[in-house]
Amino acid sequence: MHSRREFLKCLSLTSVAALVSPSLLLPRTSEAQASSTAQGTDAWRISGSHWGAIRARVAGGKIVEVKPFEYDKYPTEMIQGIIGLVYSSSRIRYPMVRLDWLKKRHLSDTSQRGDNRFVRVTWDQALDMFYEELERVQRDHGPWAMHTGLVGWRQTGQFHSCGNHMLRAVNMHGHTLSTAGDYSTGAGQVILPYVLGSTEVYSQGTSWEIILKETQTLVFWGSDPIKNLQVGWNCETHEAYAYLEQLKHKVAKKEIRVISIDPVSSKTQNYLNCEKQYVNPLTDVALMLGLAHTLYSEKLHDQKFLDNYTLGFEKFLPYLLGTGADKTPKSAEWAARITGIDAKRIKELARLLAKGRTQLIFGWAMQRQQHGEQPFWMGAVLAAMLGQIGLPGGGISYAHHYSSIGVPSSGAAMPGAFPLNLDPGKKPKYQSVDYRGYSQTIPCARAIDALLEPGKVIDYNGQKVKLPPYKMAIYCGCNQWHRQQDKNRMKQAFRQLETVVAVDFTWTATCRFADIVLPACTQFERNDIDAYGSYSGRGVIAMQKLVDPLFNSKTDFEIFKGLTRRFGRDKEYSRGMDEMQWLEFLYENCRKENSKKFPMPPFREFWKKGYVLFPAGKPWVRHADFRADAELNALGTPSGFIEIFSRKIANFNYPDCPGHPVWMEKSERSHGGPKSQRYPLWLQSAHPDKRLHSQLCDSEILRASYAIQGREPLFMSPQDARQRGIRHGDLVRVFNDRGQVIAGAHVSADYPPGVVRLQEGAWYAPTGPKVGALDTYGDPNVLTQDIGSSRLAQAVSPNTCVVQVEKFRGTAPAVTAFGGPQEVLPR
Ligand SMILES: Nc1nc2c(c(=O)[nH]1)N[C@H]1C(S)=C(S)[C@@H](COP(=O)(O)OP(=O)(O)OC[C@H]3O[C@@H](n4cnc5c(=O)[nH]c(N)nc54)[C@H](O)[C@@H]3O)O[C@H]1N2
Ligand SMILES: Nc1nc2c(c(=O)[nH]1)N[C@H]1C(S)=C(S)[C@@H](COP(=O)(O)OP(=O)(O)OC[C@H]3O[C@@H](n4cnc5c(=O)[nH]c(N)nc54)[C@H](O)[C@@H]3O)O[C@H]1N2
Ligand SMILES: [Mo]
Repeated sequence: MHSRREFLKCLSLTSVAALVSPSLLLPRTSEAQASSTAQGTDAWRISGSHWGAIRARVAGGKIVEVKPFEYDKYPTEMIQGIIGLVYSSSRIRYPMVRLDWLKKRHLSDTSQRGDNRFVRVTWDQALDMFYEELERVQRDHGPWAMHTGLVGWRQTGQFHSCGNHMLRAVNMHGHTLSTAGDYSTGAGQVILPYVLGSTEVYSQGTSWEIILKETQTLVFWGSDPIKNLQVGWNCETHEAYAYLEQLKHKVAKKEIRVISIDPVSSKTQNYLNCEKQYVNPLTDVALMLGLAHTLYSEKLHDQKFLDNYTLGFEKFLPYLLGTGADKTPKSAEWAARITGIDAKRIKELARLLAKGRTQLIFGWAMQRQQHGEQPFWMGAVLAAMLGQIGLPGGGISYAHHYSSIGVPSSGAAMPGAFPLNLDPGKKPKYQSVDYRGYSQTIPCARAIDALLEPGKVIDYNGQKVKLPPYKMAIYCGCNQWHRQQDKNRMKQAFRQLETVVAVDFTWTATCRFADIVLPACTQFERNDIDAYGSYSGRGVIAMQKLVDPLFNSKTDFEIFKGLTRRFGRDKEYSRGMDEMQWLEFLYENCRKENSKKFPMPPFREFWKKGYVLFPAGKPWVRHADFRADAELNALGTPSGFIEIFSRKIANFNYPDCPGHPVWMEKSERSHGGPKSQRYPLWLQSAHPDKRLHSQLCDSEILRASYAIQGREPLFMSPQDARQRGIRHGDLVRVFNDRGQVIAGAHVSADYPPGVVRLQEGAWYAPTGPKVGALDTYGDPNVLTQDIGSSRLAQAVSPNTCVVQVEKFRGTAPAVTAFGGPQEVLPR
């Protein structure tokens, strides 16, 4: 399976000021640049981040101003949250241990977990306890009991990439339970290799330049690039925005028709001023089937393409036409009843897609739902019927909203990362690989099931997985208590854990529900280097330390070196090199690889200047090679063709993922679907506009720009608000059978009736450790359900969720999310 990490490995081998201007989409003028560079350069340093490269001014040992790097013409407002992140009142100041755990260690009362009472300890005490737990678990249980949670959106920097530090140290000690898949594209990355031969989601896409030139109809299907391109996996360049700006002009001049199919008016729709096509939430597959049915009945489909490049259309056709078992033609009229779109409009849309050059661009929220495999599979079938896959400006893309995909790759090698594995020939201290019959790897989304249903055997992508009731979990560079669904279920599950370690720089809910909490420093308190542009590979950026680690925090490198010292492996861990030696090593390796095609200055020169830029890459068309010669450039599917019907999947015999794409009703759905009588509103938890998941939520200045009465906004339609006597700015209670949260009503005409949004990453803020406790800030994952997408991918399904909303009456409890723990004395 291609993880992001693996992708980046391949890449490296081949190839507090006021908020920024009101709109991030206004390009910075050269005037503004000239005046900002004139402010004196001596105390300015350069750094990189998920939110772009920055220059920061340090005065009196404090970061006092942050501005975008000159090369970034479309900076995000999020960089103005950086100062608030470093100096947040939620920073972890020193190592801390949960009160009852300190007294009774792994025999502690775990129902107290989350009560927020912690005792301050020294680094030596904390690392000793961490190490003693590693020993105990390997000795008394074995590798199945030690879980290192999937590393998430750790801050940028190739050397300090914190997950690698944690994994290398823990791997040196013993084997562990690991995870497969990720939270972003869990369903997509499992289904698409069967259909198109690669995950697609993390692949470079057709260049924007070509789309702008060739495409006549562009469909953003559940994709909001204007919002989501603000962040990137490596240091983000924001170059894609230049193309989106050109697209806006072309829309205005009617040179390209852009249609956005989305239940809400997204930021992209509003920016481009494009056509809005509302669809009932979670019903995209029905819409695609209605379109496909129209194409086929009106003979608008490309039979030649189907014959030459695909497999299994004839097996899908009876289902589409209703001549198969279910006797239901998937006509436009049929689709209209499910999708809430007129049959006439569906037919018009089908004809439009078949006319001229059409590029489909899919987002990922659509596959973060029950049966999330289906929209991506059916999307490929629809694109195959249109016959434009591999043509310039035609076909399908699954990722133009992500990390500037669509900006051509330079082809330069990027610096490698600190190794997460042991060096060749080395073995861990504990070598046992006895997993007692449990699986060594579980789908990441099933981590809570493993605790609540120990030993349960589940289906996963053609295999059987036996879930181990792991005893200890280590989280570093992820926020498990943000990303995972159904918090009340999690609370129950966490009681099964003997020991939880969290390494972070800020007191997230994951820290609150941990036993040992270790303070890392932020990326702005260490030196590092990073790729500039995750896919475009536009250069290498220096991340010059702005200030020393605050309070008692340390770099993850120092923390895990300290841990490995406890079993005599610290020299091997660090290879005897310090931070700057590692940076030079990683940089010089990259320079050597590039030397023939992309000459780079020596390390010292680079470090002083702060960056090196490479020439832009050449425009490129995805799947063009396959189209040119389907035999020579066969896809990675079993047949080498696009598989409309997959024999492999059919043979798995999964009722929730049969051999070709199908529409299936969801366990709950608004707009007349299951449970909508009681909970009539669809809750979508889209990615936040002014955060990266939970990151920056604790940055007070940014939070103040969107919070309502100090709570996370609940976006809702004027109609739904009026019906409930709710006004913009009121506090509301959002609830279903799984939980309840307080939020602040943000009433907006961008939302249609029946649809509400709480952005993911809102900090979990329960009134206490009790299961069912009210959340005082507005975390959507109190309300979402923790079910697998299907037996195939077992991916997360947060977007399959219905709720009810009412005006909050009475005195609202204070928000408990921020400001860290209650420090107590050991008694
Ligand atoms: N309801 C709902 N839930 C979702 C989603 C959704 O759409 N809806 N989306 C899902 C998706 S796509 C994703 S990717 C996940 C994201 O899930 P995560 O990647 O877990 O989310 P982050 O909030 O980015 O958590 C990163 C954590 O690492 C810490 N950290 C950052 N840098 C460092 C470092 O250098 N050292 C250390 N020690 N710690 C560091 C941060 O402070 C933060 O607490 O969420 C998923 N959850
Ligand atoms: N600002 C910002 N950008 C980010 C991130 C962030 O945290 N903040 N996170 C990054 C990460 S890790 C990821 S994985 C990506 C996530 O990328 P996505 O998963 O694509 O992003 P979302 O914002 O959840 O949803 C995109 C659009 O899908 C629509 N949508 C939701 N459900 C449906 C549906 O059933 N049908 C249709 N047609 N549309 C639907 C939403 O209304 C929204 O407009 O974003 C990345 N970019
Ligand atoms: Mo993600």
